[in-house]
Amino acid sequence: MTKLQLNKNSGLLSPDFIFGVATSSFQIEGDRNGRATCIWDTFCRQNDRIKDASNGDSACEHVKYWRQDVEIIASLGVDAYRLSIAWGRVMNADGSVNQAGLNFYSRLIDALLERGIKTHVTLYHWDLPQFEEDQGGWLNRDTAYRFADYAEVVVGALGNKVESYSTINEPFCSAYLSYEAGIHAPGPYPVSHDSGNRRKNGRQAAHHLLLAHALALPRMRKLAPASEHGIVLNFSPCHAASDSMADRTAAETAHAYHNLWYLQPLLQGRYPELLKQLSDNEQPDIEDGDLELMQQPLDFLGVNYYTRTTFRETPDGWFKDVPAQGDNLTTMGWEVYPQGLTEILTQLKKTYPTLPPVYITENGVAYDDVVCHNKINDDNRIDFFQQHLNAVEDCINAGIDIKGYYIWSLMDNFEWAEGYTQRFGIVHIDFDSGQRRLKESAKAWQQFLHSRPMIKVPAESC
Ligand code: GCO
Repeated sequence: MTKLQLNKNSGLLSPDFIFGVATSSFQIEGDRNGRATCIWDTFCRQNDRIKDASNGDSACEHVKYWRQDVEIIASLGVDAYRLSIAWGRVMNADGSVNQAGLNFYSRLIDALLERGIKTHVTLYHWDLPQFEEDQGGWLNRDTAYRFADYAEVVVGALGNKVESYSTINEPFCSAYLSYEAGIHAPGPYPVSHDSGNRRKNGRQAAHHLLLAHALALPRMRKLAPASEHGIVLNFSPCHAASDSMADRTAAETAHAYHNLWYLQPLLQGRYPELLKQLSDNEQPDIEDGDLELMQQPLDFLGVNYYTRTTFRETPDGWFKDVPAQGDNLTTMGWEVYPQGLTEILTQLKKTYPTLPPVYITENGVAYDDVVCHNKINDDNRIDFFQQHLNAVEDCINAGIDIKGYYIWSLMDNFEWAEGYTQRFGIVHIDFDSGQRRLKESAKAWQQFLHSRPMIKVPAESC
């Protein structure tokens, strides 16, 4: 079996470095009746939105099998589990609290704590309740205020027993992919719902997501002063399709539009200069004080990393991504490009010397897994992890403060517009029977994690 290894002086073996596995609510939970309808339920019911015409009604049936899942997590030897809370499992449309939903998460976190596993809780991983969307969703400024109320309910109940809280996961996806590109829920708005300007919608959603973060964070900090508080952003280095000046400019524009747009307001209280190049009716509405508020102190920045992206210019001076090519592609069509992690983090650190400590909150890969004699031989996935662990080590050696690494994902799950066609898990799910099986990659992680030097045990006082 292929092994995962690090040299014994690696920064990833320092006593405080956290290894974890990650999931998100809509992708695994099932139990459709235990929560309010969300935008992904609605989206899944529209024609031709999801590759295999599936939905999240059952997913991995995690609500049913959560005890078994906790045992699996514990068996891996990880330090932490990153999960997200479904807003609509905790809040009802009338603003009251769904206590049963809140209890579910509370019990789950207690069971993890009993096994010595810390939790990283993300409050928003894209499953906006439909009752919020019906009021305009992330295009409506009020949604940001309601997010802060919801955050207060969750953090008020879970408090300091959660090690770290993230407000929002990947606002790029919830803004750009959703309201602008329209390939994620809620999808493109009919023209009657707005001015019909998709770029404006994307920017406006982004602004309200960042505002939601900014409004919630101080309230969360007050309720859980011992926990860490931050946000999770996704980054992809933007490369030019050719050496031409125009393509290089396109890649720079894409970098500002897709990467910096979400980080710069948080660290410097302003959007990239690119904002000024947008026409008046493409710019988001920003109220006085919004950008100052966005500079909330961050205990950490969560970074999700999967691949790089290549861009070329378009005739109107904008950018378009070029699909990845070559032999080294995953079933998502993404290029395996571990050096991109080191590249983007060193670039960000150079641009923003005040970059907070980083957790890699997601990194992983989808491949076609075959079950053969009850075994899933995914050496290719083990190689992927090895290469990315090496990249994390390179980042640490380059002076970036990285505090942890989370595998995406604990288990195969609902991969958004790709439905169940993409398997990202280290645990295989049989979506008919619900059966869980450790892939060889999970066993490689087990071996690696259990053989770490036992410096984590606090020394006995004498
Ligand atoms: C993401 C999401 C995950 C995806 C993963 C693979 O943050 O994009 O957090 O939900 O499943 O990234 O696409």
